[in-house]
Amino acid sequence: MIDLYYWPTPNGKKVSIFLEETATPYRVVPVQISRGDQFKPEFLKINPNHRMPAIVDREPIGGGEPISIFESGAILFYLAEKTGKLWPKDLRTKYEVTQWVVWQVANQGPKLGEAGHFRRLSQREGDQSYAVRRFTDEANRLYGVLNMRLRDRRYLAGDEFTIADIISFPWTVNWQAQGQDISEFKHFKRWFEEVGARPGVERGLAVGADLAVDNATLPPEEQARIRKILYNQRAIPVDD
Ligand SMILES: N[C@@H](CCC(=O)N[C@@H](CS)C(=O)NCC(=O)O)C(=O)O
Repeated sequence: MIDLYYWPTPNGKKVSIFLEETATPYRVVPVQISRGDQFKPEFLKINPNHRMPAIVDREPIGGGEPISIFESGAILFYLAEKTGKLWPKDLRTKYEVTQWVVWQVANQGPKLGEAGHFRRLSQREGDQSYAVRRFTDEANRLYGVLNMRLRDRRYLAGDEFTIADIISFPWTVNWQAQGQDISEFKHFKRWFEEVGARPGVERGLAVGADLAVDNATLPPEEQARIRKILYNQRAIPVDD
């Protein structure tokens, strides 16, 4: 059984989609990031970077003590290795998949996240026009990278649906909030619609829908409290 430390955000949904697609048994342990659960000492033992998702596998490959893993890319590599699914083993395809998983965590996730962040912030925190332009353009570039890649192949690593597709999909669901128009990217759009219609993907995206809160509907003082937890984080002091 996999314990999935989770909140329903694009990074969390990468893992719930994998678990649903592969019918891997799991249970959700909510990490309410707007309440600061990611800073609890017991969670820091699982992820010192205080971010979800993370997993604990109580029946690891080869037996022994439970193993914990953080970072969505590492989690998908582990789960794919454990289940033998969605990460082909032949050398060339294996590294086609690997490079797109690393591309996602190093490029698409951070930049699309910042595009959404600065666009949401723009009315409230003064002039954000430089950051909005910078990250909206960068998001546009990255949709273009996916579009070009998908021009002559069904999925990111070729003919097979893999963890490269799973990890790259959830951040694209909010393309409008990132200031994009996906009709510009017809090869990407074809993939987006096909991947989004898979029953396992639909189930994975829906995990934790009952937990999600639309912050915009909360009273202003509650929104300010959440901003204090999530933005302008600085180093956690370490005891000598
Ligand atoms: N690179 C990490 C990113 C994880 C991440 O940024 N998670 C966010 C939610 S989407 C989080 O836990 N945020 C808590 C915070 O900002 O304090 C991954 O791919 O797992």
